[in-house]
Amino acid sequence: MVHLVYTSISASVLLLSVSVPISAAPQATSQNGQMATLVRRRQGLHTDEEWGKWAKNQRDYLLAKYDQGNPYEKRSSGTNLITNQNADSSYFGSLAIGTPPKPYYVILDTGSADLWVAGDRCDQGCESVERYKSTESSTFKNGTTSFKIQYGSGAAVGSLGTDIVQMAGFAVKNQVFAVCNEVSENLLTNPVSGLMGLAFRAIASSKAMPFWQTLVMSGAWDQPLMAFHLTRFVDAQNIQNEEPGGSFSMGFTNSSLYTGDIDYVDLATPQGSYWLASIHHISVNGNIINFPASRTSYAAIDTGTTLIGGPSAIIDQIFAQIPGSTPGKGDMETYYTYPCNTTVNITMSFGGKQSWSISPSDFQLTRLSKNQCLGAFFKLDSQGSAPSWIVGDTFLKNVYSVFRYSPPSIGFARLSDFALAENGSNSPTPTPTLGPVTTVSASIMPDRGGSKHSSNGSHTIKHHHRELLSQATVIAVPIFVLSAMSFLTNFLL
Ligand SMILES: *[C@@H]1O[C@H](CO)[C@@H](O)[C@H](O)[C@H]1NC(C)=O
Ligand SMILES: *[C@@H]1O[C@H](CO)[C@@H](O)[C@H](O)[C@H]1NC(C)=O
Ligand SMILES: *[C@@H]1O[C@H](CO)[C@@H](O)[C@H](O)[C@H]1NC(C)=O
Ligand SMILES: *[C@@H]1O[C@H](CO)[C@@H](O)[C@H](O)[C@H]1NC(C)=O
Ligand SMILES: *[C@@H]1O[C@H](CO)[C@@H](O)[C@H](O)[C@H]1NC(C)=O
Ligand SMILES: CC(=O)N[C@H]1CO[C@H](CO)[C@@H](O)[C@@H]1O
Repeated sequence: MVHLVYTSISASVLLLSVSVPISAAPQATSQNGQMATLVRRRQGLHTDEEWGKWAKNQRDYLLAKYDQGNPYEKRSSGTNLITNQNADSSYFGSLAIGTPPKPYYVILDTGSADLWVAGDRCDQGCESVERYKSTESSTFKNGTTSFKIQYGSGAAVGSLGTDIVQMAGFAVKNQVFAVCNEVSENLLTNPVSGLMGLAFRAIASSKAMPFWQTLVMSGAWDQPLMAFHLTRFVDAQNIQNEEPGGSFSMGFTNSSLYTGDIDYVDLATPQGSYWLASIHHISVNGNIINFPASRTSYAAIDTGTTLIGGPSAIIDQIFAQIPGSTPGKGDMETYYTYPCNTTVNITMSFGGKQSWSISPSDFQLTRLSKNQCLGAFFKLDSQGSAPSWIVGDTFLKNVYSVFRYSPPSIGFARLSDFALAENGSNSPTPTPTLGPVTTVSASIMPDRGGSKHSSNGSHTIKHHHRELLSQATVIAVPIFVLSAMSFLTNFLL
């Protein structure tokens, strides 16, 4: 889901339910002045410039660390098996919070950067889901700072706190997250309790360092990247509400899930915010629509959004290539319908070596009548700092996708036959069960141990490192230990 960072942005979040795909169509929303309430950090003394310097130091440190190999730290990687909910509407994984750790399902969302879960006092929008009870965790600390995040489809409201958070064999102590007591209807579908943002801190409403970013910056991962394989069930028969969703991996790419090279393109903006790639062109049944090299081509690559949204003018051009297509009316206003007997082959290019096809089954969002189908591209006229395009699962199901922190880039590769065979095949969905976690080593942030990498940054910046360190400490749990305990196969999958 792309989260609304500044005011007056219309964005999209589409968690379409199978039966009524239209009801959750994106709505323009306006939240004037909302940032003021979102962003109350306890130590809010850092300017953007300081953050910029800090981020640069982090990058340089990380580059040095990964380039030179690191003699004193154990790095690791992990996999989280995910679940495909409601025919490719959303994809969720599991994490555990607290002491003792309790598992929760969360949407894995590369389009936002906050972690939040429903709290036990949540009586709106989360009645039926598993809720976090802060009183039952001995490691919870209440930050007493209020939190609100606004997505295109609704908001989650609560307060910030810290606790130990674990996922895929990694644990981050003192992870800042929000315990929410009010969640817009339709944001959470049972059994999902919350959302794990996997974009960059720069767009976090909480201003907290995201879980993944703490891990990558501390060098906990074998490689500074994360990757997704998302399954397709939209065209399968007799599907369940929950089906196997593929996998999310941290710190490595799983070579049995893709073939050929990973085609990387630089992030459209080198300082990460969203995972932004620049669209170079789109082809529709062989007809090419070129894009200007400008902000209007920026696309958030977003696992948390179901469909693909883009500027009206280009969506019109796309459907102009599809004979018999007509703009939707009423609830379907931002969509197009087209004749179901048309096979639509759309490819997208992000300026890399290859362009990537979207399967006609993904393009065909649903059949409205015998001859009339609904297309998966919709009009999204974003404003302010929101990306012009949101490229969601409609696209991502067709590729192995890699979100690389350093060098900052997004990569796509062809799915392997093995990965493709997971489409539409009914097999059990992953279930989280708790296993023991061995906390092996505390991670090292720039000022500690790694003095040979110490930067020439100002005292302020160094101080800042420590502040962050105290906020979030990483514990890398070596995978071999975990495998031995069946941890991976049970809890984290
Ligand atoms: C944290 O403290 C605030 C203010 O006292 C309270 O409203 C909130 O419910 C607490 N959060 C949790 C998760 O206990
Ligand atoms: C890589 O993917 C294959 C196929 O899903 C799986 O069997 C294997 O366990 C994965 N490897 C890791 C390290 O997760
Ligand atoms: C889709 O179009 C692309 C580019 O025109 C082409 O290379 C590809 O083979 C087509 N795929 C299918 C399934 O027709
Ligand atoms: C598709 O169906 C329509 C009737 O709904 C028909 O007029 C048209 O010829 C068909 N097109 C193809 C390519 O079969
Ligand atoms: C740090 O400062 C020293 C001495 O002023 C200088 O030689 C060195 O190049 C600087 N390093 C960086 C990374 O700027
Ligand atoms: C729609 C789609 O791509 N389905 C694929 C799912 O996997 C099977 C088995 O590999 C393929 O034959 C289908 O094409």
